[in-house]
Amino acid sequence: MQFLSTSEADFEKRFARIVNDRRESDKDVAGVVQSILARIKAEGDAALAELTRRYDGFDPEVDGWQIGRDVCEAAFHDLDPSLRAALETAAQRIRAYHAAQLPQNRDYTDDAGVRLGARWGAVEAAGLYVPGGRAAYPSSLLMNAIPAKVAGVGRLVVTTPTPKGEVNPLVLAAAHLAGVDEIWRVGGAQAVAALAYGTGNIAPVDVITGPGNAFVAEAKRQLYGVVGIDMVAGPSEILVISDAKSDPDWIAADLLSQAEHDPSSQSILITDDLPFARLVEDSVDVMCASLATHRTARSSWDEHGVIIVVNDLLAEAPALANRLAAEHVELAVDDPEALFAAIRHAGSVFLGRHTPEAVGDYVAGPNHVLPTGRRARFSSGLSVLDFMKRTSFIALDETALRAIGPAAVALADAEGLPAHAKSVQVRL
Ligand code: HSO
Ligand code: ZN
Repeated sequence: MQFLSTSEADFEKRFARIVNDRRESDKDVAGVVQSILARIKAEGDAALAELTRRYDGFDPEVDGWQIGRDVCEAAFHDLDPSLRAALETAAQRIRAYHAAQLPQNRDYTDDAGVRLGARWGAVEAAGLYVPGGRAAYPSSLLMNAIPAKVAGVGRLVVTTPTPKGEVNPLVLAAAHLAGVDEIWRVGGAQAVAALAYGTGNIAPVDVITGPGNAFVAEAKRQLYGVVGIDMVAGPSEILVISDAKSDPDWIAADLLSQAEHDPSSQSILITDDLPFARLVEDSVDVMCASLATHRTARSSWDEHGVIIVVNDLLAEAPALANRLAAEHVELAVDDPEALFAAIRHAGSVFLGRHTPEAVGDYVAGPNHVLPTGRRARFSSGLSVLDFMKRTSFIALDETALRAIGPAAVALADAEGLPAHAKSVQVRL
C-alpha cells in the first residue's frame, strides 16, 4: 500500500505514477488468438470441439454441446429459497432500472417541411460470455442478460467453459431467471469466434458482451467490427472519498470489497484526516486477515492499494478523482452533493455513508459492468443501448425537395459526382 499526502513535495510525481500505472495483463496473446479465430472461421464445429477438448478437458461431441433450458429451470427451483428470493430481487430491480433506459423514437417535420426522425430497434441475437470457475458470477449474468432482453433481443446465447464437465448451478439458475435462450459448453477465444462467425451448430450473433480472461478479451477486440462488443474490461477499482466522521471499519470493508476480486484490483482512499487514514489502514489489516479471500485481497492492497491525505476534501479530492476516472467512486460524507457535482469522470458514484459499493454490484439496479482503467473518461457502463441501434429516416415532398434540393445539387457538382446531382435535378 502506498501512503501519499498532497502536502508532500513529491506528491504530483507519485500520484502521476499511480494514474498511469497499467494493471492490465499485457500478455502477448494476439497471435494465438488470431490463429484460433481463423481456425473456427474455416473449420467450424470440428475445430471448436478439438479446442474444447484441449483447453477444457471436455468433449462436447461425446458429453453434449448444450445445457438445456430444463436443466436451468431445475437449478433455479433447487436453489435455497432465500438465495432464490435474493436473485429475484436483483433481477427485478435490474429489469426496472434498464426498462427506464429505453430510448425514445423521434419523428418530426422541420421548418423546410422535411420529415426526419430515428427509430430504435434491438439487435436480433446477442452472445454473452460467462467465464468458468471462480469468476462465474450469477450477478454478472443478470447484469448482461437482463439489459439484452429488456432491449428486445430475440435470441440470447450464453457460452461458458465447463472444464471437466463442471457447471455452476447458480449461473444456470440466473440464466433461467434472465430468460437466456441457449447455453453452449464452450469457452475461450474459440467460443467468442463461434459466436461471431457461427459454426454448423451455433448460429452467429450480432453483439457479444461479458467478461473473460486475456484470451477472451483479445478475441472480442479482434472481432469488433464483425460483431459489436461491450468493452474491454480490466480489473475492478474503487475510490472512496471519506471524511473522519465515517466508521473506519465501514471504509476498510469497502476498500477490501474490490481488493478481493483480483490481485490486480485497486482500492484507493482519499481523506482529509491523517489519524482517520491510519485507523482505516489498521482496520484493513485486521479485517483482511479474516477473509476467506485474504490472499487475493492482501495482494491487491499491498501491490495497488493507496491512501491519499489531502488538506481540504472539497477543494482537492474531485480533481484527483477526475484524473483517476475510477470504475466506482464512494462519497462517504454527510452531504455528498457538492463533491458529486464536481466529479466528472467515474463509472458509477455511490452517495453518502449508507451506500456501499457492493449494493451496486448486486441489487441497486444500475449495471455493474462499468468502465475500468480510466476509460470512464470516454465511456459508460453497459446499458440497453449496447444491444440496440438506431435507424434514421428522411421523407420529402415536392415542396421540401425544392427547398433543400438545390444545395445538394451544388455540393454534388463540387464533389464531381454528376449522377448524385442528376438524381435530385430530375425531380425538380
Ligand atoms: N464489482 C464487480 C462486479 C461484481 N462484484 C460481481 C461482485 N460480483 C465489477 O466491478
Ligand atoms: Zn464487486
